[in-house]
Amino acid sequence: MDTKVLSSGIRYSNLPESYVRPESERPRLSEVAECENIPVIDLGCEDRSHIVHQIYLACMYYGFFQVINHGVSQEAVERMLQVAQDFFGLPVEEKLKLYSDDPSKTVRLSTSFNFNKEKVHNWRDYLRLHCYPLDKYVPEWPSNPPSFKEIVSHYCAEVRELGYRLQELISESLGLEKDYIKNVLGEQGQHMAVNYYPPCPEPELTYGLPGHTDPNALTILLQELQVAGLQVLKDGRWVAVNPHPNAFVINIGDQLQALSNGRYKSVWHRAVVNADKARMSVASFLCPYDHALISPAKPLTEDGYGAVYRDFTYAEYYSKFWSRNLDQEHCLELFENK
Ligand SMILES: O=C(O)CCC(=O)C(=O)O
Repeated sequence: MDTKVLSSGIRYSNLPESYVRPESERPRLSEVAECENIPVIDLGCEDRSHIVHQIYLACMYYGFFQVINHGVSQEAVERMLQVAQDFFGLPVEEKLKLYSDDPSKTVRLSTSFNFNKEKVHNWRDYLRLHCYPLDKYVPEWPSNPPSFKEIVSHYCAEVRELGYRLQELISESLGLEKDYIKNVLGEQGQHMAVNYYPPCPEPELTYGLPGHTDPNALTILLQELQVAGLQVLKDGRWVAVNPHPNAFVINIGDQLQALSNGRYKSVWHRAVVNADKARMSVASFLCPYDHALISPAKPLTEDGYGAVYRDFTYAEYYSKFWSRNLDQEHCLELFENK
């Protein structure tokens, strides 16, 4: 391939060899179920205990759900998607100024997942940004498109509020104090992955992102309405999470699985690609403070089985996560008490 990124304007007629998964690892798209009953939780509902109960059911039985009436303005969402599209539409030379394979960089355009570590690549480009505190990171962000910084910082602030609200509801759904999760996670980091999946000549042979869990605490995913691609592992089967109008997809990350002592699962999910249309998604990740000590909540360990996971700091976890390939074992398994 001639350029480092896929979003170069070149339309491939065959999938390059380095993207082809071995037969046993392919997505088997015809076997994917359409899930009709993925929880959609209305955060505008006036009965808080009803919302908390719905969150409890969704986290226990799915590990993910969608939210509507979430408080993030429609305008912020639409502008975010538009500026993301404008960014990936820039000339490749302009985008390549931000290219890096180094996961420790706080702003970078990259491709696949961990390009230098993985055996087979993924049909994705992504722009990864650190987003909190905004005044620290925004100056490093792309200044092309010119409105990028203003639009994305506005979006990040609104999404962060939603994340806090969800963490309170999730704490309550575990029978913990409303502020429990926020207190444990400390001054939370916020990262964003703007994902761009170009049309793929042979979608049956590869992934946009293979199955993985998220290493952070909570993920708030915006998917564009027109093109589906997100799939979640439910009861051993991959199911499609088709975009719901005005909704965000929320998934529990590895840190909340640990903190809940394994009651709530950080769900395996993946993105598949399609032959006709490019797809975009914007994932916002709330991450514990680097030195936050992650430990199963005491009240959740008093059932005779004790703590499923040993204590660790988020910094320790994060460096383990990025030292691996994406689709290996669940990274949290490496932190289980044996
Ligand atoms: O594009 C998607 O639907 C999934 C994105 C995702 O899982 C990620 O960015 O970690």
